[in-house]
Amino acid sequence: MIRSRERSMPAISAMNCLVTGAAGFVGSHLVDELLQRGFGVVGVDNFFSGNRGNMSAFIDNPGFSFFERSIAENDLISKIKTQHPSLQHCFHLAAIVSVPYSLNHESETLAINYRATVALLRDAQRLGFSSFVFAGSAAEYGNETRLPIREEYAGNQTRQLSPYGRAKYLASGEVAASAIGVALRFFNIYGPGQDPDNPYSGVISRFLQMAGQNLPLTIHGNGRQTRDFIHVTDAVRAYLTAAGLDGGAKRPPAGCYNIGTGEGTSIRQLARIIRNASGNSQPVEFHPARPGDILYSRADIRRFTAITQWSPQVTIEKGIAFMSRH
Ligand code: UD2
Repeated sequence: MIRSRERSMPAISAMNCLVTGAAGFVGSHLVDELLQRGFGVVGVDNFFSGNRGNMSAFIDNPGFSFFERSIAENDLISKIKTQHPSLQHCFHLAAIVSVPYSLNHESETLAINYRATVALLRDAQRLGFSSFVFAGSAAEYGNETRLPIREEYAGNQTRQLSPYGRAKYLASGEVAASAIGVALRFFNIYGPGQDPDNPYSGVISRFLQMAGQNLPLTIHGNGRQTRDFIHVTDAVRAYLTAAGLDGGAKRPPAGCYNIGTGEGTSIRQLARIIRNASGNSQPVEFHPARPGDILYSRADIRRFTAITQWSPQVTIEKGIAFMSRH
């Protein structure tokens, strides 16, 4: 696992990777892995939802340079590239990440998650970047009932459930249509460093926090709803693969790709796995279903796995066992 692994640091190459959202949960894992593999990284974040603490493992690394900026700033990449001319890969993760926030801030969400993304993409293309990898989302599929969910199920007729989902869908389309763009539609990413105190940060971090305090796990609804939980280290390898930076793994052509495990885990199963791993002895508590929740979600990941050598490595049991020990 990324944060506990001790490896000798390879020589740092020139700063060739730009990561927006570097102070976020996934972005900080991505920066960490790029640095461990010897890539120089320029990080951008405005701390809207990310935080400095997430960057503590690498903030002093000589291979890392940080810009506290908004991605909505005009010509952001051009300005950064004057200081770091060797940049050639952009990983664009910065976004308004809260679905409920997006419901109350529709125009801001479209400006940041859609229009600023397109502006960054155009900037990267004009400046000769070789790849632009975008953090898309399963939210682009709205309330899709055909399982497993295939990339072509999201179309202009799809009704996303939030401005967050709509903006991600629109941005993914532009990214995928560009020569250098890969949009990765992530299902439910989990792993160390996800903030459990944020009510929107995902059921796994919340359950682990409750289990750690020997509190009952709270299941919304009957617990038979399913999600495709993907460990952050698998998500990070998908980013590297998408940019052609994962050793021998084949780089995919421009397009949209689902990233998940292809497996659905019910919230009941999840509660059982977490109670077993943590020794939590409290019976689970059932609460009313969360309004607007989708029932079932599971990715068809064959488009990405058929082209690249990427495949998910961390089972939900393994991922949880590791997190409950740390
Ligand atoms: C939400 C967000 C998504 C992303 C994700 C974080 C929406 C529509 N989507 O999706 O954008 O931020 O979270 O991974 O808001 N649950 C419980 N007990 C709890 C917490 C959650 O039973 O204490 C249930 C919840 O009702 C849902 C399932 O667990 O059915 C998964 O919830 P989640 O918030 O982790 O993820 P998801 O896919 O609903």
